[in-house]
Amino acid sequence: MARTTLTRSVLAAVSAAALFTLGACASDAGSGTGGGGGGGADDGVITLGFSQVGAESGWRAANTKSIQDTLTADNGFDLKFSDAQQKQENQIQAIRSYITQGVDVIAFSPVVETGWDAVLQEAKDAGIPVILTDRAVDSEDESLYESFIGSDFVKEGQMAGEWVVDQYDGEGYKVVELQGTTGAAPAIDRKEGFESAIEGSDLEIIDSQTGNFTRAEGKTVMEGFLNKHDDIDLVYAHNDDMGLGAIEAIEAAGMTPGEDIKIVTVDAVKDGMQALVDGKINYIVECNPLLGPDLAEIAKKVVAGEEVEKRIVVEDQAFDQEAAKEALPTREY
Ligand code: GZL
Ligand code: ZN
Repeated sequence: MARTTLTRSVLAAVSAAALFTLGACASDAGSGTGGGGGGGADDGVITLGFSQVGAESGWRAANTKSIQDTLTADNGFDLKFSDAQQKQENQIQAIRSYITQGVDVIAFSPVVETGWDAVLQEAKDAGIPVILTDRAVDSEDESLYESFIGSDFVKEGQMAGEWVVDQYDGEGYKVVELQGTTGAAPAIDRKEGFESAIEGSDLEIIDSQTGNFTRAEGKTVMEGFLNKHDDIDLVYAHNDDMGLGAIEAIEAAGMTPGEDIKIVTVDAVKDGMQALVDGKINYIVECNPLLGPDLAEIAKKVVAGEEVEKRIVVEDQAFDQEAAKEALPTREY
């Protein structure tokens, strides 16, 4: 009970401060980073428009849940949420509709890195601040967004590669790679990180193709790899879901995943961690999807006109089979 009262009184204070701040920034028009079109929480409620990539993976479902569970009315938000089915044009359309509606803040996870400058400039011209979550954009102009909250995907790729070198260097391993969505920051960076980590080892990536972060496409691409190569030792999949698809393809080919062909993935969602406990996956680098609380905190600061860090890096850990057995019972996602 005490917490709720505290939250409300903090909220009252915040919205009063927001009103005061807004009053100030409204007088010096064009500050550009004010509360934005919707009067910026003038009613003590922050109207936030969120454009989500899609519903392509277990990670995405956990990320969506975290955002929807945190940006609630009780927490001072009116959340408008859209699912872009992994299409950039749908995200751009959603952002434009939020601008038209005059929301207080826009937040989104960009499906790919490029092609955002125009619509982000439109949001800036409308005085609506933008927050990036999960994935990055390649915009040179950092004034187009207030903050980017997400993991360091290059580091995730390096962590996966370092473990593989540590375990298997010297055995002439042939590796196939299931890439994430073409052009997406996690796909570009996880590839870069893994390649940098295996440099100088005798591991060789003999094939690499996108499975678009989905289980179905991961399975199809792995079937293709198995038809093309008879010497695959290890699969590096940019997310658990594609790794789980690869397991199905490897088993259908009469081989034992985790033994005949090792599998290393990124995310550490429940289904992936279960496969790790079962020995079908050998190592998973976590990518924490629970970005709701950080987004809520940054949005409140932005609307209150407070300074926010441009880049908030979410810390990740990694799991081998022993660690997964320990962690699985209490995993939130
Ligand atoms: C990573 C996120 C990726 C996940 C995938 O932060 O963008 O997208 O690794 C998801 O599971 O589809
Ligand atoms: Zn408002």
